[in-house]
Amino acid sequence: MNISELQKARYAYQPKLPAVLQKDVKNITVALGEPTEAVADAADVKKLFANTYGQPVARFEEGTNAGAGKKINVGVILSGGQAPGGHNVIAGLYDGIKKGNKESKLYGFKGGPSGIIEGDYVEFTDEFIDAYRNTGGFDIIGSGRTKLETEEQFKKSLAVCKKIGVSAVVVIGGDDSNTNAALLGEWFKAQGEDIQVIGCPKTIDGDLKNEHIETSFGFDTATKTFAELIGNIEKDSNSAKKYWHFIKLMGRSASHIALECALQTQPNFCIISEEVEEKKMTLAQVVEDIVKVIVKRAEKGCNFGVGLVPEGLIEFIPEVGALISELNDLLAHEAEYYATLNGFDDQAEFINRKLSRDSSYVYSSLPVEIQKQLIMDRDPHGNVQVSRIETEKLLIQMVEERLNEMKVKGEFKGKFSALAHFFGYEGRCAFPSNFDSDYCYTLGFSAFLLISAGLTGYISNVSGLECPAGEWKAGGCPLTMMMNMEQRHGSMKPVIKKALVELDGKPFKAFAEQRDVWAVETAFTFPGAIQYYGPDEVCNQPTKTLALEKGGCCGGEAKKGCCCC
Ligand code: FBP
Repeated sequence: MNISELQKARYAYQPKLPAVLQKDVKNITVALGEPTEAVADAADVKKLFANTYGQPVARFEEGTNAGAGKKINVGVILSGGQAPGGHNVIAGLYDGIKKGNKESKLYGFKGGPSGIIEGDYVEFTDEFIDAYRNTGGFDIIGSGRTKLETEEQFKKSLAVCKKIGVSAVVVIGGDDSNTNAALLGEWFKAQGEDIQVIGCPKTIDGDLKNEHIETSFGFDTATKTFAELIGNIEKDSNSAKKYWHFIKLMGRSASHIALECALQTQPNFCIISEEVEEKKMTLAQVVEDIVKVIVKRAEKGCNFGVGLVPEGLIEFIPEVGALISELNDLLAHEAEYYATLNGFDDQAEFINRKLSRDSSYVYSSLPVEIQKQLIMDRDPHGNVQVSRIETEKLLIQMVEERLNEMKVKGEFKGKFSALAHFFGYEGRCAFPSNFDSDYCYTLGFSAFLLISAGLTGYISNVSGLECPAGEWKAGGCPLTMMMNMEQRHGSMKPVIKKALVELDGKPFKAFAEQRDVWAVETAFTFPGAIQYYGPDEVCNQPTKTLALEKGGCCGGEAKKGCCCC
């Protein structure tokens, strides 16, 4: 295999661990807090998780760990979309397991959750793991989006675990995948099987967070990668002065990625889906807001600019959100008949007949390409695949139409020439930043410690992330405390509640305070590429979202290398 010089250098990078995890694993114990409650719909969640509901939060501290030296076999799954740092979670888990007992084994289930069902796995060795340390991608074992939820899938998983003597499974995934982890852990317990299940918070979307999980891994690297690209486009736009760039950014639901990138690059506009929903804006109003920015800049002679569009926007526009929710139910309930329809015309006719009057009106008013994209297959969790809906192109088209109308009336005298971009896959497998390398390694190492403490139905968590890694605190939080009931595939299911952008949160407020200036001025900033070697201020800073949410690490004293000053 050909290896780049950076890859060689990254192999040698030693991820930083919190002080408490630097001790001998036999001297790290778990302190348990008070029982916990689900974030909402507690009674329903409790009923469905009779064996794992309400467990206490766990925190690592110095003390005897009697379970650490036990010989164990652990299986690990990478689930859902790729996120930088996944390999380091596995490396941290592997190192923890081997520190506990050299005879213990780590197996990787291949291709996502389907690997545990089908018994497709590989055993990790030192040499194998070393070839993936501090690298991006999930190619070590691959990933997948199979939803683990049926009795049959659980039985097959159990048989595979028994065959290879696996007594603990670690699921590295986002909200849906960790919901799978919780279901599997509960099912094992209900069967009286001694197989633990531990989750790890992954997703570039940044929407798997709460008071215990400060950020999901991958968000740091992915947003820094996108911000670099946006900064480059801003430079190009300000050099040529002839294009408007509409950049759609991944983030299936929440707008954390778009918001973080806006804070890093100061574009002329950035739509935040959560605000659109809160203000109950129509698609036409979203377009009108963009048009205002373009007209104002044109009046200053600036017929160019950059705007950010979150991938999930379309679902947050109330009228389109209602349409998508009706479509989801319709496609789930009428799947059999729908499958017999031939071609888009028949499908559209059927859909329009079945939709409510309002939704049918909204559906038919959308361009045909978008209509087709809205009825494409749902993912295995019942979500519409927003990455395949070309919202950025839809907005360009609508903005153009509106500006043409204004031109005729003499209300717009500028020029509008727009280019569409979509950044998502570009950032999901980047070399993890130092932050993600350290964070992921700590998450994996902590997953081993949770296993050694005999816990199940937990997600590995690390806090104090705005501080240097040595000061981080690590532990686990019960998966059921993050759950509520939501409509999926036409029925109510227990799922981990997504963390959306909070409009009264510090990151949004920081953006809202400055966006009117960014709209008119050319206030672009250029973050440049992620740096792995060099001064702390350049290489070891968390995202602006994290720094703002945590209020910085220096308490206002502006320490050298501080993330917030
Ligand atoms: P996860 O929630 O699984 O981490 O995936 C996030 C994501 O990258 C979204 O931002 C995007 O909409 C989606 O995955 C794309 O999925 P796919 O890789 O299946 O095209």
